[in-house]
Amino acid sequence: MADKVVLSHGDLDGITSGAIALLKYPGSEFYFTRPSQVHQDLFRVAKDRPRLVHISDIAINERRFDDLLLALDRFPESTDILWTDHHPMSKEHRKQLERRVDLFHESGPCAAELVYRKFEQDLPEHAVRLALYGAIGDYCDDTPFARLHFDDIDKRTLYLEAGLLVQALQEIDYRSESKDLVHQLTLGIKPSSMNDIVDLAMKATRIEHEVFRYVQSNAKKTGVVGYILDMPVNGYRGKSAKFSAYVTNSKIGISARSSEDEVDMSIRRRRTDLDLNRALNDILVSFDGASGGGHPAAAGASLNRDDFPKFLQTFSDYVKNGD
Ligand SMILES: [Mn+2]
Repeated sequence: MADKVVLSHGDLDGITSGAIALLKYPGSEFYFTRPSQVHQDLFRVAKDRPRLVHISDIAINERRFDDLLLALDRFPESTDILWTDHHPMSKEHRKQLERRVDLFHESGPCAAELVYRKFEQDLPEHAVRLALYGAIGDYCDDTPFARLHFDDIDKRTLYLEAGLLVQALQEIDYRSESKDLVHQLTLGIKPSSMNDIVDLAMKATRIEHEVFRYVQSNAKKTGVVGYILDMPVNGYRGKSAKFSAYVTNSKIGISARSSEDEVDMSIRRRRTDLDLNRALNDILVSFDGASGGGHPAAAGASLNRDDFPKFLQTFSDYVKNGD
């Protein structure tokens, strides 16, 4: 039974922000979570009555917000709950969260940068590299913090190290193997010294080039939305969404995967400042049972499979009308 618990997301920013939290709170139990399930994980964690809970890089899921507040109420008064995040958050959600948690929220920087800045005084020197890997992983590498520190260390080397992690994560089952990765990163081991990570990164890069060729021959287009549906490879969703926009010369790119009754999408933009998170909030209200959101430049959604063609058309019209 752990008296300190760190929860974070499974992507590179999640892994690095979680690793930095572990450096601040050594001996913590580490778990992966995600916006749609964080309330369940917190219910479970609350049973152990930990002294401290640290959550990073987890967006607020609108549909689960009440469940989340209930889960937070399960903790004894004595539990310190810290939440650091950079996903868009409404004023109302912020206000309600702040009643119970120590919230550190900014949009712009990645979560790893925020966790680093929060605990900077208590961290070993190598932690700054983790913050920069997170920044590169989330395309949040143009902040004053990131620019300052890129100037301290050779940034080309940092991009190589972060790139190895970004690529390897495409091929890692985040529940098991990434947990080891989090612990190796806290020890200050560089990705280039992790043989398994280097091998996986090379494999993933070769697969990515194949994915590009596949998208090039199979992507379709509805208005200003390019998309690829049901690629014969798992993962590579953000990347194939980007490729879909490029190869169809579109402003929006979608990589979609369908199951029996749902379609799940990663969405990216190209050569436009359109806020994808806001666009989805506007569009999805007219689709029953749909959910989605994310960042201005990277988002996701899921909806009924039968609604997919209508969604593509609605999205395209929305983008055109915004111009
Ligand atoms: Mn993030």
